[in-house]
Amino acid sequence: MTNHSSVFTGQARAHTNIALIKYWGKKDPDLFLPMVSSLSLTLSAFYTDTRVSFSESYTENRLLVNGLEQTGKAKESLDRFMSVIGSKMEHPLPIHIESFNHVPTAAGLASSASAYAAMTGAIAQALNWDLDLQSLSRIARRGSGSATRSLFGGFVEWEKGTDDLSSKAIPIDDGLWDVGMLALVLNDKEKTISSRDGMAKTVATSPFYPAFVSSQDSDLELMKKAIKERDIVSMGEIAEHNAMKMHATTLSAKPPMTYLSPDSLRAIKAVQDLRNSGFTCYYTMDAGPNVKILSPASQQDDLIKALRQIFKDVTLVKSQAGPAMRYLSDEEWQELY
Ligand code: 2P0
Repeated sequence: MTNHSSVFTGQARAHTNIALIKYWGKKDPDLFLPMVSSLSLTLSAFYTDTRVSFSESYTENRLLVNGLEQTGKAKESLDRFMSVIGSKMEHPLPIHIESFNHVPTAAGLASSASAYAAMTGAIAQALNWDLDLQSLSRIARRGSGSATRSLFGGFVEWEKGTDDLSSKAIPIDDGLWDVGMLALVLNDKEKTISSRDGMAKTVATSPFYPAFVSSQDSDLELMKKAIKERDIVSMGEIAEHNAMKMHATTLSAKPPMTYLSPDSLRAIKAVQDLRNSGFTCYYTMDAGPNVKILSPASQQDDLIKALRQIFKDVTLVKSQAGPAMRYLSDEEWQELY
């Protein structure tokens, strides 16, 4: 923490994550309690650096992302998050935030997960909160559900819990072995239906949603066993099944919707064909058209070569397991930005 005439500042870095067992749907939208537990891999290639400052001289909350002032939904989401933070401060103050997304060129994978995880870390540093990563994961959850998992590195479970205290992240495995995730970036345009709206509509209208929920615990247990055994084949089979169950709930919502594009389906077919030709590779997808491919890290370069034959112009970014949120010092920040 730095205190220059009542300005409190903090900085932190957090990496984004991709779920192998999906979070989709809220039981309590106010507390961000999810309907299901989920499990993800934190990624090495994508992260957000955030600096925050609190001051009595500020008149409102402000958020700059890559130098651009945020308004609209992003600002509303921040104001809502800051009312949660304010409730934990003796004298709530407005915040100014500067955030930089490190996403390889045009990857289009900037995510609220790394954003709120980094913001939570930076706030904790600014306010001198002596909290462990699990406690911080509960706070990040109030900004965005998937941010809960981005406090830890490697494979991370978000235990759904039953209340504010019990809904938190748990590290499962550091992921520092021969496993990785390739992002196939098909479209970096802003998506039409936000995850937040998409999941709410799904919960409210899809007759398939209860089936997704009821098979989640067994998918999660099987995934944890497969990770423990470093069995990428089983991990991949469970991840594909789980992701497509989630996407089936949006297709069966009223009115129906989907995040899959024609190119997403081509990519899924390509992954299946590559698997039939000997690669160990499995797909997953989130609330957008991009396809992420789980494989041994040692196969990623050959996979990129093979995928290049089919997708000439797409961006392919390889990741391995990324680290936990970490605080950045004033000096590091000055050097970086
Ligand atoms: C996940 N997704 O587990 C799932 C799978 C997208 C599909 O978490 O409303 O941005 O902020 O809690 O976290 C995206 O949803 O939604 C997400 P909010 P969030 O990664």
